[in-house]
Amino acid sequence: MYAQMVETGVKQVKALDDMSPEERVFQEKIDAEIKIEPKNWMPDAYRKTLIRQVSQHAHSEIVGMLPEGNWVTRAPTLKRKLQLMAKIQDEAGHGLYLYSAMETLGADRDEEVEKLHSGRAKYSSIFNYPTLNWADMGAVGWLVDGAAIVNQVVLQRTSYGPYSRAMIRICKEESFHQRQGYEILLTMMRQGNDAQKAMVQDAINRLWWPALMMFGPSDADSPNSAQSMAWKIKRHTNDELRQRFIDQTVPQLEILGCSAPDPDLKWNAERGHYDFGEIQWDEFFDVIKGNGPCNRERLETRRNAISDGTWVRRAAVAHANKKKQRAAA
Ligand code: BYC
Repeated sequence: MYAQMVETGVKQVKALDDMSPEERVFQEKIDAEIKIEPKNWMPDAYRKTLIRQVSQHAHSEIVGMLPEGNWVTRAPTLKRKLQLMAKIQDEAGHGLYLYSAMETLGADRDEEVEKLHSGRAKYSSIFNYPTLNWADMGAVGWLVDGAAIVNQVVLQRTSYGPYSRAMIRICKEESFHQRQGYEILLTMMRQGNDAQKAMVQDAINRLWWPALMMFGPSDADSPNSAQSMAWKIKRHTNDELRQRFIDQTVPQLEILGCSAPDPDLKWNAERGHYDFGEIQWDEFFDVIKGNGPCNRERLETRRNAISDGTWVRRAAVAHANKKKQRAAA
């Protein structure tokens, strides 16, 4: 397995023979499926890669609240509003677990959040697309959380202990999110009028390809995959997970009675998988460079949230200090 990893990917991975004794012990631990914990020795590059991935993941959860927050006041019923609010609160919680996991690696939360706000840190490309109608809330839950689960279920076995444990809880909540999204769409398709059914198809048409892009560039263009796979930070490649998502999602699409905006999507009995069309990678790279339809709006909303909340944080610190002084007196 390790030898095979050395051969694959865009970047070469160090062979065991080229490693320092510490690196070799570390790699052997990884190969034996022993989790790496915060106080264990780890190569600087392993720490750096994890801080990059876990901080991006945390930012994605927090920015991911914004397209949905847009619909809280317009959810069609009280039940839908409560479900949506619960989902958004879960995402805030996921962000907090992930920022905490990131801090165990020695990263500073304020510094990482500042990188997000200044446009220097990435977050998932999907959240730079607008949510234009109520069916988008269903499609986000079904497709976006559905893609997130496929990626995150395997991250429960990631090699870094705190990240892996955070993922276990996150996955449980994500599966509720996915089901609530699918149920919104099923209700619209089974009980809705023609205009509501058309809204579902429209939401799928707009979010299908961006959901496939969530898995990252194709393996041949993924600079981080080979090393992350060797360190078992990633357990499957971007393309493997994208294919798994498509295979499990197409039957659900058929139950809905909808179609994907991909004329090349068809079952390939020989491969035992669905074939699918070419992803527009120019669009993906444009979005992750900051030029998607909503990148600027999302970052501005985050920056405003921080500055509008300054007085609340100051008041909370002042209150906590007062309490401490009283307790000490
Ligand atoms: N969007 O070498 P690669 C959620 C970047 S949110 C933006 O393959 P890697 C949810 C990548 O960072 C889901 N950027 O990278 C929340 C790298 O750039 P840098 C979030 C992307 O890290 C609320 C470059 O492209 N999930 O669940 O090996 C509501 C080259 O890529 C994207 C996670 O974050 C993208 N889609 O693999 C609902 C999961 N793809 O850093 C749902 C954890 C790639 O070198 N993360 N890039 O400048 C991962 O599993 C991996 O980081 C990825 C990318 C598979 C995303």
